[in-house]
Amino acid sequence: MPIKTLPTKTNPYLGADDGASGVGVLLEFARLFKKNPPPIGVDIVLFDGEDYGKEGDLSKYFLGSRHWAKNPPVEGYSPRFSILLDMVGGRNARFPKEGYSMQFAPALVNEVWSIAKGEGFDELFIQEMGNKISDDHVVINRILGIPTIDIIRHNPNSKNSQFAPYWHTHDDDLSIISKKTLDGVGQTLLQLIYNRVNVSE
Ligand code: AHN
Ligand code: ZN
Repeated sequence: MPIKTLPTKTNPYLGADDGASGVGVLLEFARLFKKNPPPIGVDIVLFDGEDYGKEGDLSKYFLGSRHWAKNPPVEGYSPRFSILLDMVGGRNARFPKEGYSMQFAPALVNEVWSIAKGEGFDELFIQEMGNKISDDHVVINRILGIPTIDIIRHNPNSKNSQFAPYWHTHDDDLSIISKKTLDGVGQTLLQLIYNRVNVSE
C-alpha cells in the first residue's frame, strides 16, 4: 500500500479526476457550442466548495451549488433538466445509476444510459443501481426542483471505499486520466444535447 499524505498549500491534491475531468468535458462543449450552436440553450455551471466541509459533517459541503441555487441567474429560472459531471475521466471508470438521480430524475437517467448504449459506451454507463451519493445534484434537486442527475464514478459493490483508489489522494493526477472515458461521457451528452431533446416542447 502506498503511503497517503495529506494535501498542503504547496503540495495540494491535483484533482485531475475530482473535479477537473468534468471541467475538461464542459470546456470542450463550450468550444463545440460556439462552432456549432446546439438546438437548445445550455448553461455551463462550475461549482466550487463541494468538498469544503469536514468528513462526516455535510453542513459545510456544497457551498457553490447552495449559493447558486439560492441565487439563480434570472428570475423564473427553470431549465428542463441538469446533469452533474463528477469524476468522469478516470481510466476504467464505471458509472452505475446513482441512487438520488434515480429518485429525483429516473427518466433522464434511463435516457442518458440508453443513449450511451446506443453510442457503444455501455461498459462505461453500466446497467446497475448505484449508491445514493450526497453531491451538488441533491442541492439542485431539493432547492431549485430542477430534475438533476449525477454521472459519478463509484462502485457500489466495493468492500472498501466506493470511490476510486486515487480519490482524495495525491494520486489523482493526469496519469489516471483516460481519453476513452472522457470521450464516452462527452459523446453521450452531445448526442443528448444535439439529437435527443424535443425542441418543440
Ligand atoms: C461526499 O463524499 C460527501 N460526496 C461524494 C461526492 C464527491 C466528493 N465528489 C467528489 N468528491
Ligand atoms: Zn472530492
